[in-house]
Amino acid sequence: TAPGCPIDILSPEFLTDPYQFFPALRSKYPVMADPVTGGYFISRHADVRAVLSDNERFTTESLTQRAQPVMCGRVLAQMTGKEHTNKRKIVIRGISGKGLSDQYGSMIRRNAHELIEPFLDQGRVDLVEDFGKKFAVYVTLDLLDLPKSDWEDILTWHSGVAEFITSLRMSDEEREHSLRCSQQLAEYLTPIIERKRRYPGGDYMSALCSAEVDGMQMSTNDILALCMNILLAATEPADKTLALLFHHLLDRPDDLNRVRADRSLISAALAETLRYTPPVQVIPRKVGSGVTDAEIAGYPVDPGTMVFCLTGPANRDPSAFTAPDTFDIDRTDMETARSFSAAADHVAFGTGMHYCIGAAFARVELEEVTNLLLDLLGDIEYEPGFTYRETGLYTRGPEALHLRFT
Ligand code: 2IO
Repeated sequence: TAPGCPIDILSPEFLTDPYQFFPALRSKYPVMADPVTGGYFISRHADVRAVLSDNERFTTESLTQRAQPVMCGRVLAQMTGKEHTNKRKIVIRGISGKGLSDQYGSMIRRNAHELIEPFLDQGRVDLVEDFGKKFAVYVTLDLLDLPKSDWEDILTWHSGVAEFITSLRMSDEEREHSLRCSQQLAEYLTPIIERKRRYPGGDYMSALCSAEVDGMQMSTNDILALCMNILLAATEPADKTLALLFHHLLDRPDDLNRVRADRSLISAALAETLRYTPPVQVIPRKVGSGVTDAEIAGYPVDPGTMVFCLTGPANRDPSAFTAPDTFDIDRTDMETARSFSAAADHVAFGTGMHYCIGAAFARVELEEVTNLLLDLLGDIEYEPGFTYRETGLYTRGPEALHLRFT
């Protein structure tokens, strides 16, 4: 059987700097058993890809416990077969395809501009607390045609829901808090969904609300679950990715200058950010209950066990990328054009049938906001004395990013 847990993923050391443990995880403990949950952590690029590609053996059933209680129903990642194909098609319509930047570019820029404006005179901003979090919510709200005035409540409820999904261990109080947040978000969204079903507008959420599956409208509850799914998935990783991108560029002034002078490099810098520091570090799977022949890297894994795919170490696997611990926007072993599609070399968006449905939208959102910030902020540097810290085990990003600019 696979070795026990010589590296404590839930330790404060791992939370502070998980990257230092990646080489040992991959080389010594590629399938590491967690004695507490009975699950496995896997870290090699090939193994993560193999698990995520084999949805027959490695199912998303665990989301019944890990997500459904706070999502008010089943999310896309849980679905299989016809239901999955149909609903994925409905959700992806409007957030993919060629015209995305024409469709959403001005909305994204407007939000970014409005939110950075108050800081332009001050010459300083915390890109996470002052800007990023609010920006991520604003863009999601506009995408779903929800009123911005409620953004603070929505961010609070969203955070409670996200904590439930992204915690590997939770106290009873924390669970209760998340469930209350979920209920409040549901109570907020339900009347809006009902209104949009009756009087659909031209917006994305109206299209969702009136979409038909096999000639039948979805129930309010099915729509609610999809909206919660989109709200969470669009908001939670967006500000983290933005802050991670700026962190990498600020650490490498040459790269920052090159990207500022040649904006076509933003895509490569963004793709490399997703590889180097994926904002979603864990993708859970569960060995199907009737599956007796599942194995990972030669270790047999029992039916019903959890498998936590670690995107961080997989994305730095030397058998997949050369000089994997170097942030390199000129990388030739990763094709930028592919990096936001299911053919991506990195696994930040997963792979296989549940490959991130929002990858193309995320690309447009982050390219637009990066472009605008580079225009408006001019010369950027860290606030003197600023100490960089990341937080989060499941979704991970900078705690703060205090910038000074002229
Ligand atoms: C919402 C971790 C924010 C998703 C999830 C239960 C399903 C799925 C993900 C991403 C990002 C979240 N999982 N988005 O990892 O929809």
